Amino acid sequence: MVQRSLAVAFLVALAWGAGLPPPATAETGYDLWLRYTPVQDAALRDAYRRSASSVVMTLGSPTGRAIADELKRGLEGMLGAPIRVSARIEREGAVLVGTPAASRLIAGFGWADRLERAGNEGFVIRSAFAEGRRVTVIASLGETGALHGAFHFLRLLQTRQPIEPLDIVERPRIGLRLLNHWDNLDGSIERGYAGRSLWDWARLPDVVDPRLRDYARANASIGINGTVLNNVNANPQSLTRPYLEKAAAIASVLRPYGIRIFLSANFAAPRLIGRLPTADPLDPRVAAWWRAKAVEVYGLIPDFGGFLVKANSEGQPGPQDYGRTHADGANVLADALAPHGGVVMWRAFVYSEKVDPDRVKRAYMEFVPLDGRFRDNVIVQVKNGPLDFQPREPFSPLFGAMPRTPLMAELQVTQEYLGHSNHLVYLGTMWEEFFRSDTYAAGPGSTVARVVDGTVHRYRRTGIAGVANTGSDQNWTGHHFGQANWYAYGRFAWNPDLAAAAIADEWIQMTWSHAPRVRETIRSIMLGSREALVDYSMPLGLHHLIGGDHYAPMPENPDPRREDWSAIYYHRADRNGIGFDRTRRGSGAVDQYHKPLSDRFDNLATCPENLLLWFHRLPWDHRLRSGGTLWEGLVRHYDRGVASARSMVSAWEGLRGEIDPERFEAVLGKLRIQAADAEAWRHKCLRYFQQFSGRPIDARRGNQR
Ligand code: BDP
Repeated sequence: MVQRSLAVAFLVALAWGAGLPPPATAETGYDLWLRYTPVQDAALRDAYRRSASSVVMTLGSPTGRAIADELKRGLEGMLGAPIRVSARIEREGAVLVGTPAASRLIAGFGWADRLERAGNEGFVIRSAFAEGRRVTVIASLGETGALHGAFHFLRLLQTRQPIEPLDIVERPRIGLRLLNHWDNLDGSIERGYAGRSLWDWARLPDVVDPRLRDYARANASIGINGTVLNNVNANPQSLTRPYLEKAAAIASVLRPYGIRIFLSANFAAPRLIGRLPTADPLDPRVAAWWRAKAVEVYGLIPDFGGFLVKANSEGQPGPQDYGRTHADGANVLADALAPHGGVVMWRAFVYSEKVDPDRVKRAYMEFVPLDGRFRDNVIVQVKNGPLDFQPREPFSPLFGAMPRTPLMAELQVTQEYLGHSNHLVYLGTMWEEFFRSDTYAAGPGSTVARVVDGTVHRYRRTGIAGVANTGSDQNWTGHHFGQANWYAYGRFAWNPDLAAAAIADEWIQMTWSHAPRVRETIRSIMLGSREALVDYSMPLGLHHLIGGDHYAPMPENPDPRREDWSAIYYHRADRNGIGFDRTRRGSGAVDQYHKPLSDRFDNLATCPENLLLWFHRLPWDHRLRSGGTLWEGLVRHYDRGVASARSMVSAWEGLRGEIDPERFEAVLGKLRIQAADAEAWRHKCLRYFQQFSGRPIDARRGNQR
């Protein structure tokens, strides 16, 4: 990739010299948002060359080399001139990178305050003078911070912003910023839609795919600092010695990029691979087994991050198998990891029907009573919504309900319920809605962002996880626009108060184009895409209208295995109306939220219309605040969703010739699938609900379609 992009950069530079337009190069999407395309504006390019003339690297470590490589690659690509990397300042306008520990020059600036504010993973970027020369300094207390700073600096150029003078201090708001891979040891990926797993377990540890370095670069560029390698439905084999050795080989590629590895642990491992008769967390043999396992893991992977556990959820083993609590279970692992500095991320995705008839209430009911009973190195990992990654859910009421237990948010980057890798759905707007939701846990302004970043409850540990959408597809994510969700996830993990629109715009410039019309068009496609999907699939608070594949509409789905895997359990449509009554007269789920939110959800007059049927069961002729009856509103939303999906196709077609043909055609093909799918959703759902409503689908035309 290095050679190719350099060759391209020089060809482009030659073409400029001859006054020719830059050649259209074939693009596969492999380079993600790290394409480093040439700066076309000559004045800007000259300004950049003056302030980024060369790289002075003061770190001799693998991370230092990674930073130098990236800066060289990025600057050469964008500026079309060779960039020298040296250990000393040799010319005006150098980019000086390092830590105060490694560089006397950096230590000498007297920036202790700023560096302290930035921390080990954050950075300071400042214009300064050193040895009588103008320099741009990228500094951090930690090498990883310097790496993040280098990527930030490159992003300024990638988004064509001024780089002189700079005075930037950035610190990540959340401590653990992880990807969760639901990758199986056989190479398949649960809910993965972009090919096979990136981890080639069969060839590891001897053969390590060079692609992993590009995976690490991409993640480091957005500040991701950890990755859970294997599926939460964990094969216990992943904790056996051969697999730990394979994991260690992956860890060594990711390490220079500031990314630690974690593993999903099967709670029954002491029994399944340890030959103990039990996995009871209170049995001393079990505790000893986990302690020994931790010693073994850290012997191979000294900076191992910890375990992620899905327990007593969807058939996975757990402490309740022995009459113990989630806290008992988490704590036995936490005690084993504590001496090594590891954490346990214990998932709250549980929904035993014994707990409550309403599935969305159960996690709260199981976990809130355990608040304060977890060890210091346990973080409870909670999905954004109380159900399961639906196109729209209210935030999980656990956020704001566990002041004494750090909670981390789990977002799903892979589009399990949102059109897989066929639909263009920018999730940034969905996550923004989530982060900005006010929990009222400590009064107004207690947003989810402030719960997750630890401010509201003063959590000592903070974290966030994104279920990855990556795979072995050449473009990593199946759909070229899936890359935007990977990117946006990382940016929000760094700062959950960022704006979805601003993140989209950064990504568009780095991935597609700087041309204002292209940027505008793509941005409006992206920003409307999530609402379009909600409209054509599950509008007005409807949810789970799917079957086994979680792709096609299946509102009639009566899952014989479990009522709460059915669609009919959630929409409850009949002649009298539709919706799940979660008010105080119904399941009472509203009261898992703090006041005044609980009242707002409970009251039909104040419940947000986009969550109406999540909280209320209503007659077909109920009058919507937005006008018309509920049935008419439903039809209107489905119609609007289909219209939006179609207009995405025509908007994209309008970009023909402005985007490289490979990616243009690939996206166009998928947008057409999406428009057809949207139509199918509308048709299927409205026909199905019409059996109950008995009302016309198109009143104007008076027919039934
Ligand atoms: C559901 C998925 C299932 C996962 C589960 C989980 O359908 O494949 O195993 O979540 O998060 O959304 O554990």
